[in-house]
Amino acid sequence: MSESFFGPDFTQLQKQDPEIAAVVLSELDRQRKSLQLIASENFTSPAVLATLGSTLSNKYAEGYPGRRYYGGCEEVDKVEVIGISRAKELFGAEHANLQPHSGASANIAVYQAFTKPGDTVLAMSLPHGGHLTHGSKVNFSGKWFNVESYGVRKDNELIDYDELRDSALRVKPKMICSGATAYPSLIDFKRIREICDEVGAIMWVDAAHFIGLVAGKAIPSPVPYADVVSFTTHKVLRGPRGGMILSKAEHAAAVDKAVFPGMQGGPIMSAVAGKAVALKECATPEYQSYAKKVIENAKALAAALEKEGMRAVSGGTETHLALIDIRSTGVNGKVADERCGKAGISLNKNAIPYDPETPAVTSGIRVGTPATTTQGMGLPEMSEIAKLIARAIKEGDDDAKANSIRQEVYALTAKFPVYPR
Ligand code: DSN
Repeated sequence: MSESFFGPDFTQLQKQDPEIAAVVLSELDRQRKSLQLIASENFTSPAVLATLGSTLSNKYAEGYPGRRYYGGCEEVDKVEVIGISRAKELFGAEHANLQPHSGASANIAVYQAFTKPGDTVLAMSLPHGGHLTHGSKVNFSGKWFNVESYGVRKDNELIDYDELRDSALRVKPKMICSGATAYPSLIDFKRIREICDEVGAIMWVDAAHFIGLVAGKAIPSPVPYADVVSFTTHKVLRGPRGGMILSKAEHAAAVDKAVFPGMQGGPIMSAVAGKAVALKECATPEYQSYAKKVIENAKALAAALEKEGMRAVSGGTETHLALIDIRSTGVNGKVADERCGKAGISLNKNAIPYDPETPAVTSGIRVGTPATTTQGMGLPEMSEIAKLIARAIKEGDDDAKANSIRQEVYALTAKFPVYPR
């Protein structure tokens, strides 16, 4: 993206605050030149970026379309009405709320809509791939709720639905959460619905990671089964940073009340507009083809990393991410993350199931393909990337070698320009 991409307003920023303008440009340079393999990141479209930098940002709009607490909301009302309608259509949902500022905010609203502090919730444990808001002791969820955890089996690293059912029968949760940040396999939502029905629990799906694949019809949807589905809008979905909630009509009032006034004040209307724009993009055949390619690329990347002697947790992936056990390299996740960073490869260290290392060190890395697929990379590039990762992990302590890998990364990314000039 050249300066001209940002339009006259960016020239204004450069004149007024060259220090911040320089960082905006150098971050753009970083995104263009290095490899973005963080599974939760993507390159949103210029159209979405345009909404985020628009005057919609100036407007306070506490409340909902047609029932706001401030005047002058007639224009932003249009944006939210369009966005809600697009979300319901795209996901076949009975109700949609586009206001949560983030995924964690959306999850706070879900707890508030369906539970009271002290209630029991059953969710996937963080060390097995869950999320902070699924009951971590350092998060509001673990402090204010009695969150019982389920994990994956040691032998196949997959969710054991019989064990999940046993736990549900034992702890009688008010709500069961499925969804994770580092689980490469598909989740059996029909089975989870059956368990929820058996124990009388609300079925909550935190679909942040894979909702974009659902939007692109590349994997089955949790929406027909779940009472409520929360997610972020900036991962595979490729929208602006933010959150969203879908629910059955019977829960619409509880969800809306939990978001506002329960959890937030004014929505960020520029972000709501960006979500609406992204939802329109998701409804196109191009996006559906993209979602399928994201999975093909992730499968290829996991297989190529296995060829390099590392192990894909649960044997591979069915989604946009792979969790890689790198113990065979003799390097831990923290060091691998640092070495890849030096070589221009952005990924994250990640605990593997039953990890003997601490969460700050870990035995694994998580890699995802949403961003590289947006760039247009395909199967040949995935095998090249796997080789670069393997070399960075094994040789990246040597600065000269790290630098040489970095030059190869630059050459690769130059062939797939992000925000072309
Ligand atoms: N930080 C997100 C991720 O990387 O998975 C989850 O919140």
